[in-house]
Amino acid sequence: MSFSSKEDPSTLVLFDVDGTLTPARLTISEEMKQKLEKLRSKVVIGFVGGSDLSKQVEQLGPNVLNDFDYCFSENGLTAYKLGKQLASQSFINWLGEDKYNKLVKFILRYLSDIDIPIRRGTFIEFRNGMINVSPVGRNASTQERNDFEAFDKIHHIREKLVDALRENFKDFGLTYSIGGQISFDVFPTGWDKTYCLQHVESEGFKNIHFFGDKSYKGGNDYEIYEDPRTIGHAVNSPADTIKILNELFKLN
Ligand code: M1P
Repeated sequence: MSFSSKEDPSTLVLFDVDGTLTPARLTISEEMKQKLEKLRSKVVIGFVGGSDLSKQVEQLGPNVLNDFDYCFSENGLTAYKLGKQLASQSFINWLGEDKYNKLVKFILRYLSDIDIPIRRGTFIEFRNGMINVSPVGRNASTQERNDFEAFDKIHHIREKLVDALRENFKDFGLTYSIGGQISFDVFPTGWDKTYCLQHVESEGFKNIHFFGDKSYKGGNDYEIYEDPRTIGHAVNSPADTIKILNELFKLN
């Protein structure tokens, strides 16, 4: 599998999804799709998101595995190159059922004790490379998401739960990352977005660009943005991503 048809096969451009390629949890625009198509003829492109693949399919389109050279879901714990799946590890194998049970019992107990205005379904989503914890529940509608996000800015529900988990599970080797509106991700320390870089190591790319909107300390793009293997671009919206792509890769 090679990238020799590209103008510059030695450059890889990786994108975060929410807030970088699409508005948070919403779908990709026609303008962004066309921009990426143009970019893909020049360089190798991929995305790296915290969400699982099914959500990225909803956001980036049903053909996502063919539209990007690399698709990295769950920070690269689920990985595809040119539509073919690459080998990956799993959260549950790494942590073990016993510790996982303790963690889940603690979270569910904690969530049942706090006061929040509404609750919907799916408070813990079990994924291949992580779990995702949402006090309001992943079944919240777009309006309910926005409402929870505003409520959380005042009451710090997620931050407090993360503090409690850090305190109670010190020896579990876990990292907690608040990357979206209503939830946070829990994964083994080191399994942040830099995890995906091991899948491209053998390709010997000369330049690896990364675009992300949560590149500040504590954001879920921080580690890969700061990583010496990447050239980081902090953006504040999909429109900003397009602007920088136009300048860097002369796409106009
Ligand atoms: O990609 C950022 C985050 O997007 C979602 O977060 P939320 O539902 O809270 O907006 C989740 O898929 C999360 O795992 C991911 O990190």
